[in-house]
Amino acid sequence: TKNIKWWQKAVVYQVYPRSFQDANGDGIGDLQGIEQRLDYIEKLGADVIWLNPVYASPDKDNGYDISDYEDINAKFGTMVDFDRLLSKAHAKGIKILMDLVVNHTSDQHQWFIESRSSKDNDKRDFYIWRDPVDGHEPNNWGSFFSGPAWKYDESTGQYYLHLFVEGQPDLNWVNTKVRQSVFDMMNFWVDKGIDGFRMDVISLISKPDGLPDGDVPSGGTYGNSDKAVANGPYVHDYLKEMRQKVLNRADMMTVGEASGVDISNAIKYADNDASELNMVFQFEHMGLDNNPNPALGKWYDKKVSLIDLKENLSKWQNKLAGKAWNSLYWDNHDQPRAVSRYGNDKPEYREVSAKMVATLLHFMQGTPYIYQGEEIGMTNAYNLKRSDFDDIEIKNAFEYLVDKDHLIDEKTMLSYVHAKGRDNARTPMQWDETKNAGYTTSTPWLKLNDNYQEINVKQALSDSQSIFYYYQKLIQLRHEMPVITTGDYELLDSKDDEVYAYRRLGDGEQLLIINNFTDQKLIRQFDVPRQATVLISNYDDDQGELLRPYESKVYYF
Ligand code: ISL
Ligand code: CA
Repeated sequence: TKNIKWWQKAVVYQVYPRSFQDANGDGIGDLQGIEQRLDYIEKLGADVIWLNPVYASPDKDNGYDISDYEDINAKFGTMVDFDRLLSKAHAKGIKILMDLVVNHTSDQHQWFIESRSSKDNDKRDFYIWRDPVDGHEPNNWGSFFSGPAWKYDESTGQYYLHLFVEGQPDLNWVNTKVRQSVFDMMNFWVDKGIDGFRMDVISLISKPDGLPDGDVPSGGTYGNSDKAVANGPYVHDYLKEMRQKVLNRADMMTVGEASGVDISNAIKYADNDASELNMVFQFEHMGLDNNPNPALGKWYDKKVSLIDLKENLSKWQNKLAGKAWNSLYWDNHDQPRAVSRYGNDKPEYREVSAKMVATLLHFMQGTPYIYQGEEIGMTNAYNLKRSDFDDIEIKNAFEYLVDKDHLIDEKTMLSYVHAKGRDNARTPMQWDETKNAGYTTSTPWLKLNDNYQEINVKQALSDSQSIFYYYQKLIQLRHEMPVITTGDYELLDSKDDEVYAYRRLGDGEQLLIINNFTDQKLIRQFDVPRQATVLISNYDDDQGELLRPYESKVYYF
């Protein structure tokens, strides 16, 4: 077999610390809680844990607003807890990927406190300050989370840029001192022995020269800053520099979260030539079920078309092959639950469709990411009401789109939030059927999904047919069968809007992956040689050309 890197064969398990396990009973998940649950992650078989940010933070955007990169958020514990978690994970052969959030800091970071203190402070140029233009914002960019991307600072009479919320001022990467400070900080973590970085919105760090206005979607108020900023002029120079000064110091895994990246950009970020990153999280498939009204962006509740999904995923499979490496994901802390979005979370179909959705992804080429709770088929949280939500993106969406701009009524917005809101993924992990699902002994920071008595880890572990054991097998197969990592991808029947089937072709061997995306019985014929065996399936027998609701099966021959 070809020269396979460890991170190409690895499966990542994403832990959202706030919602995983509360060890000290304050209602917030923490590092000691993760340590207590390492055996569980080991049992699943994941190779790597991606930890969402655990750094000191005022938590305006749940840790994505960092006030000290070299300290741990007291809610989660201490640096001693972190060091112990790292060494316990390593003792089990599990690696740890840290979230790196360096497009912006918190407005409480020392750099920003100094920067905003006066126009001639030597940190002024660490951030992006501009004079007002005709008494208002320097350009028309909107924040990713609604409202303008600029905040006026009374004391110095200038605006600062925040692509996300006000408490997240953007760093000025043109400044070599900013870059060196970031690289020094990264080296602090590399020296601790962490195994890599997941780089938050790394495609946004280089702003276009002159900060030109963005296109305003029809019916919208602000210019699209994502389009205006993504893949800016120097981003690849910065990443090459980072590779030299930090990433090459160890055999690390790096994944760039790359909003606004298409195939040709992705090949630059994740080029096999090892000049920048190992892989990116691309967003094209996440946007296929956006609202047809661009002013409403992701807020919508219709399911994706299977034809579009096939076309898109297949394009990424084929175009990156041999050139760059894919990340494979259905969900994360910013996305709704995979079974609710792509499968069917009604009780009668939840388990079978969760396994189907998993199969479809885990036989593709790339590194799969499993978001906590996905492996037990956790669903969207339909029981949360407007007053229950914590997420700033959801709150701002209600405030701007409903209350201020009247683009949509509150009831429709709530149904969109139930379909797409980030809090669907952030409700606490469901460990067992006891009060608060074994997650905490006190009041959880975010309401639990009210289905935890049926859907929980304890139940999953006691049922040999559970989604959990299905994921365990998927991971094991990836470890054992190089064809899953290296085989060529070939889509079958691109026009079939009910079944997603594809092949993986190795040297003298192949996999045929068949997935019924509907709740109907269907008849489909495939070329399956007599010697073929069923490698994995979510039904316990094979009925040939008859595909039962959400049936998924993989032939090997
Ligand atoms: O969350 C999104 C859609 O709901 C994305 O557009 C998201 O804003 C984008 O993927 C960037 O996400 C990352 O950076 C944000 C943070 O809020 C997210 O949690 C993080 O994953 C700002 O740091
Ligand atoms: Ca706690």
